[in-house]
Amino acid sequence: MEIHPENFLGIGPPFTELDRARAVLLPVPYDRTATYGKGTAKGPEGLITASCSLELYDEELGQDTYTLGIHTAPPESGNEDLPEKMVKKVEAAVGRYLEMGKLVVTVGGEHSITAGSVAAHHRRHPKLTVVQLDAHADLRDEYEGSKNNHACVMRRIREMGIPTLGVGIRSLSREEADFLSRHPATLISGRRVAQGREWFQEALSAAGEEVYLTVDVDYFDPALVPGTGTPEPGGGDWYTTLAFLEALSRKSRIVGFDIMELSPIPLQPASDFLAAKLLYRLLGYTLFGDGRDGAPGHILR
Ligand SMILES: [Mn+2]
Repeated sequence: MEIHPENFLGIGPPFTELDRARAVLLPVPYDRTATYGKGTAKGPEGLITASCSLELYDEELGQDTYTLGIHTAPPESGNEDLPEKMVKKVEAAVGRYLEMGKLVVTVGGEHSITAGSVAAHHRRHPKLTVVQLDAHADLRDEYEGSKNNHACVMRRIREMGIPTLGVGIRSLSREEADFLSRHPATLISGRRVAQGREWFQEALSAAGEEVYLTVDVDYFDPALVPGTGTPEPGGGDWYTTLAFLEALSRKSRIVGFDIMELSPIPLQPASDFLAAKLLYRLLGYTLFGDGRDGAPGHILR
């Protein structure tokens, strides 16, 4: 098959045609408010490039998920936009694809992008819960003069009246700790995530029927994902995380998701590959739903 390097997985028509695609991947190359390392604006490109080397066959699900159609949209916004404008543009773009009945997957870029995507989903799914995989709480009211800084995204989401569940959190400011004592939410610490699976039940029961999932890749142990703007020691491993996300996709309906804060490191592509494979696996979990029990695969044990 001919490689189309601009598209997720390198696929081309008919699997990329917007009309028939079940999913739309929306790249947002934006890192204007990043505090420590810039570079997440290159995340979408790094993820898409790595994805072109993935197998199209999902060895865990036994499915050729791409045959359901994945349209890679043109990039939305960029560092020329102020954060407020970027969030509005993302909300409008995500809303347009939701209107067309697509599953929308937003790829960043810094975590502030998520506010726009969540707002668009929340309008159509007013009861949704936001499940956040992240090292950081992201609950600051403002940071470096902006309410749309990436360190504030979950605070903005809480202000929309949306219940949230945080997983893998292991970095918190005094201000965030005080906010949480006044406005509690279920938070599963990075330490618990690293120690096993006893937290699955508690986390799953905090997720509602409909879930928007936001993955900040710094959720993962930085030994696994060094390519991110603000790495924190500790955090999630690959198989525990997949087991949780599969359980989440069975318990709740994932109505949309995003993968944020990937900052590719030249000549060290492991982070890009993890992000790309996670995205593809999540598409499978989400699009096949309960039907995957009857999947033809499961060759690997
Ligand atoms: Mn983070």
